[in-house]
Amino acid sequence: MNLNSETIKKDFRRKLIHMFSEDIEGASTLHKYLAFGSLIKEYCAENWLKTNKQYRQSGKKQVYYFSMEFLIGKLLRSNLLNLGIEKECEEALKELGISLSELEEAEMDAGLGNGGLGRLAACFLDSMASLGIPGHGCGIRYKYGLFEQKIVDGYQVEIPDNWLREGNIWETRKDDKAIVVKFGGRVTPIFEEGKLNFKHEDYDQVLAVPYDTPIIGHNNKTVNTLRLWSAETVESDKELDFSFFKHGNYSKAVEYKSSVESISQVLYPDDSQLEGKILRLKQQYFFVSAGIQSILRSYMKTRNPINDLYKYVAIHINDTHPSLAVPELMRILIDEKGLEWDEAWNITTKTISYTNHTIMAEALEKWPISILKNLLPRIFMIIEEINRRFTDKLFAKYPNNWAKVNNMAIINNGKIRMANLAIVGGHSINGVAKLHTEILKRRELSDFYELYPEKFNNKTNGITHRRWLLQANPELAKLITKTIGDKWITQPKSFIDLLKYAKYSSFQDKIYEIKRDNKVKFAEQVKNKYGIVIDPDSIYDVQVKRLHAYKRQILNLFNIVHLYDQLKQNPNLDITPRTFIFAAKASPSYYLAKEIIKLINTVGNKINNDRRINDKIKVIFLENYRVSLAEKIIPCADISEQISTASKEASGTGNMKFMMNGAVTIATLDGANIEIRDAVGDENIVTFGMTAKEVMNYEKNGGYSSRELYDKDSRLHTIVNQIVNGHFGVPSAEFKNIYNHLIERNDEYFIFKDFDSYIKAQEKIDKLYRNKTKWEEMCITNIAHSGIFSSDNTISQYASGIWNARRVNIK
Ligand code: 26Q
Repeated sequence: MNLNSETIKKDFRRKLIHMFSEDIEGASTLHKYLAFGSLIKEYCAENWLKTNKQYRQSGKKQVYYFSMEFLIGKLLRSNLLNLGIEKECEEALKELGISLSELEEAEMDAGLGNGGLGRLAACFLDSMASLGIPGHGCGIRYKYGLFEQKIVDGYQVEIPDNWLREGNIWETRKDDKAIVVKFGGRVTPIFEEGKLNFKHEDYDQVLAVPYDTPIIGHNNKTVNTLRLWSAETVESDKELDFSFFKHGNYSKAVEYKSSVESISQVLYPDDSQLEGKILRLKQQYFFVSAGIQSILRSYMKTRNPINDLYKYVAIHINDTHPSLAVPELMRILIDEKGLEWDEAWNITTKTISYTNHTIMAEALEKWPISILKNLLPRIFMIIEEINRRFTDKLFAKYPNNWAKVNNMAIINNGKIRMANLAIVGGHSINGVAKLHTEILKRRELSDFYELYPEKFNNKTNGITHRRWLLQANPELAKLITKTIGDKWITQPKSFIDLLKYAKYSSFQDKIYEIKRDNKVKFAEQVKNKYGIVIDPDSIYDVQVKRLHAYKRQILNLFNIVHLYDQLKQNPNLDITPRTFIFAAKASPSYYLAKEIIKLINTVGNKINNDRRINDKIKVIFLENYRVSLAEKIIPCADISEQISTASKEASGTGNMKFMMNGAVTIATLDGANIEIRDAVGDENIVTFGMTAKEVMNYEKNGGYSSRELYDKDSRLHTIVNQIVNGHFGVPSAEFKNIYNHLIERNDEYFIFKDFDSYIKAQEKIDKLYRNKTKWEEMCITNIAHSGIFSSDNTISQYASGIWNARRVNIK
């Protein structure tokens, strides 16, 4: 974009007056942010329009990424970067006595996701736009995102995330594009003109109103769209509403309105016990139906034949949450477009593709028939018919093999299995890392792999290097550009050119200085917020991610408690000082996870206040982990903790963000950690623990006893006892879930089993860190190899291998 600071200043003043009747001197930071952000949206408006027009004219395939979650974070800085006007804006604001970072602080995170899956969707949007691929997001405009976390007396307390409180300057409401979604009612088959049709009556209507957010590509004029749907009462029901009101039944009117609006009220936290909540099913159908209806509405305007839909439209579903896309597309093609079943099925399967993000069978989504049938009677009929035809085929192929048919059927045991529906109803299923895909093929979904080998493929996850390096670590970005030029911004694989400099001491010194400066700044923020002093010359050892038993925050904590014991015995123990940094939200009903948060805080409190250990270790728990906090902490990390039980973490994406910022990973051979190891080599990562094979072998054949290890290993014995005997100054009952999990329930995630090798791995890191030259070489090598984990790379593979979508250059 061609803008100078004079124009920006003038435009900004105009915006402030127009929106708030204020001048720069009188406006609050919030108002300045709102006005400035609105100006930036204005700057991209023309290209947004252009992009849409040229997409229509090009007749190229459009990709729609359906996801219950988009964990976007903030947009101000990334929009400036992608528009290529960051410098000009910073300068203009500076001349007005305003700092851009002050305005950034006023923006609320769009926290419309739980963790990895939602953040992946956001990274993919950035990469699709930056590669010029016509790819758009489709999801729900939750009024409340993932809860805000406060830590009170060491406990997690949840507060509603009212992120729209001050308004959202990035979105545009499109009333004229609203869609009606139908729930409940009765379906009756009728014969009309020799054809069987289905009449849907007495249903409830919900109005889906789209809010569009521009997704700006990096310096390429492309502006794609994230369309999020909000649930409202339809106009005719408003009259109904009003008639309740008129007749004095005010509460009934309010009740009706809020029951409709509840559909897009709140994001469900990723629950350990996957309860089938009707409201969640409503959310799923609500956005899937609105999304597909609106796609078809614009497709019909192209005048291309309906049978060619799959040539112009790809619908990708992010996990099974949107898998009702399969029967919904069938419904529209059959009931509304009048197609025969086989034609509709051919189109549907060629249009839809699906990504699986989880291995654990118990986490696969299932919906009770009774719930689905009542809420979506026509959709249920279609699922039944899909299942009938599919199982007929299976019986023909595997006569009398009941076990196999049972395992693969879409409807089984009173439940509808959404993964089976997505696999049967789409043309592609992919895992998110090599190991994950292998486990799906050989174990979890082996029967499907045997039936449809051609549908299975791997697409290792990626992250947008623009947000996670260019934006989050500007000094490192500058150094890289100075060293190898700026082509890495559009061709992230060229990070590899840094390898030449890995052994240069002057380059190593610069890398060291940048990290140290980041650490100093962070230490100041920690001191201000938590009153805890941390040493920027200590190793920052960071584990930030959702709290889950399988991610094994407890294993990390066991190393800390063990180290602390050693330090108490010998305060002069020769170790490099360390700061252990945690951040994690636990699902509100996940009691074990919440207890682990309390334990981290309890242990931290004791250690941080123990004078005897000479400040050699500190433990910090950062409140309210979210995208914007991740952007602050990741550039400071020396160590990246990726220590899940092998086979449990489908991919992980935090692991990639850390390596890209020059942290060394301590890792199990799980998810994408394996691919990180393969890229950097064994000398540049520290691995430990059981392999996935060993873990799965124990799970299958038994033979593991945590109690045995507890009895045998005095270190484990001491640590466990200290946790439950009040050693850390908290009543012993406090951590009984943790104790039961580890001892009574046989340590499901093999913490005791991997403990010894984890301790050794940590000791190895301590030694490695002392050799500055070697250490910096490791950090640089990690950065140099991180390009393959850019989501640009991942998206290119989706585009060519799954979607068959091509770029459109916007002129
Ligand atoms: C399901 C039912 C009811 C309520 C919530 C949910 C729910 C919500 C979110 C279930 C799962 C999720 C999110 C899963 C997730 O984030 N998975 C992660 O996906 C990443 C991207 O592929 C991987 O890197 C991680 O390994 C994987 O854990």
